[in-house]
Amino acid sequence: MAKKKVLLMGKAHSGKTSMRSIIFANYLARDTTRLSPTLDVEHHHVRFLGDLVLNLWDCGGQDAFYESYFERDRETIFRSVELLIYVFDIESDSPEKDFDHFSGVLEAIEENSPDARIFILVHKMDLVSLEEREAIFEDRKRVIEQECSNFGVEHFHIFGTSIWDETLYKAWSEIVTNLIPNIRLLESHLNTFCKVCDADEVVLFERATFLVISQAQAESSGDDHLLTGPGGDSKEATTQAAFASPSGGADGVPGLDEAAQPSADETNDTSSTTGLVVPPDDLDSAAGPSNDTPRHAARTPHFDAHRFEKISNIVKQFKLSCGKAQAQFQGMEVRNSRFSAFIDAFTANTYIMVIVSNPNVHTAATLLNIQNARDHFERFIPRI
Ligand SMILES: Nc1nc2c(ncn2[C@@H]2O[C@H](COP(=O)(O)OP(=O)(O)OP(=O)(O)O)[C@@H](O)[C@H]2O)c(=O)[nH]1
Ligand SMILES: [Mg+2]
Repeated sequence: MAKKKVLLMGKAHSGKTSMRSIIFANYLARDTTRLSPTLDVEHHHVRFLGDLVLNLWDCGGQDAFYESYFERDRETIFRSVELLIYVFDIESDSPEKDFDHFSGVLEAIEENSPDARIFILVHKMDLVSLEEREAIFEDRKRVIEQECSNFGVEHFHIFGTSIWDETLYKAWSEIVTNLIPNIRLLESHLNTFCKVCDADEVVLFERATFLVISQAQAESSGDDHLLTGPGGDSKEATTQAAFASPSGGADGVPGLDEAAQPSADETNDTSSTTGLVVPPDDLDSAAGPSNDTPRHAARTPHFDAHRFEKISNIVKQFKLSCGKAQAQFQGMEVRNSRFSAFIDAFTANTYIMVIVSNPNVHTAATLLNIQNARDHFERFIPRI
């Protein structure tokens, strides 16, 4: 089990405890108005992906506490830090003082934990009007970058966040994925799975927090947009090709390990635009294509760069509502004329979402592929 010390710092009332409670303690945004100021340091151990324990130090932001953080407790606070998350309140009435604290924190971190990764959140962005939001954020970002450079801090990430929208999920997803080893390996397996399912997108969410930990997208070939839509002349056989065999694999792992192998001819058919042709080296083996070159609908274009985090936010709230009604959220399927979206409990510590716009890929094929991929992915989702 790996424990990682995470320091959460920033001025009083900037929103530190609010974001921690929403991400890790199942609060809704509106519940945070009832939070009291944090006195001194609150320690919380939160589990992520099963075995990764984040040791969160939520440091109360009142001036009196900073005196002891910087003097008496300096080493205790700033030693062995893996992640520093510093929160600025965009509506602060004393920005100069915020920067006094910030520079003190940078100095103490450089001295005690020079390898700590640093994330800076410019928070409560919802309080800035939409028209001005980007300009004000960029302006604040410049000042922060200048301050970091004054202290020789070169590697850091800055996010604009709010508890009232998906930006909070976006920032925290990036923060925690930084702590996951072998994330590239997981991504490459997810890419292959996306191809096998002929999915447009596949996203992995951490089970407890619903933070996005990995995602894969189909490469969109120009041809996609020329292909047939629903009701086109695609062949039924293409759907069958997406199935992974439900029979047991060589090592007892059904599905991906023991899926229908493409014939030599089929394997060479790299001109297919459907993603069903799976190179034999990808995965241990995978579902192969039919003899017919399949055709499918245009991939649904991406309307929104923040869609995954919005989904995190919405589905997590729905999951919490299910809990309140004494029901347990298992998954959901949403379908319209352009695509089907499947969200399902996946491995012990994740949920998966698969988006499919190809009307010839039957629901059963996608569900079976998800089911058959579970054991395979259990091996690649790190247990830390
Ligand atoms: N508008 C807005 N309000 C927020 C946001 N995040 C938190 N708040 C509010 O800010 C107030 C203070 O939040 P806390 O989380 O207690 O602040 P804190 O940084 O932990 O404060 P200390 O514990 O005193 O250091 C609460 O009323 C929250 O509802 C945000 O993104 N937007
Ligand atoms: Mg607090």
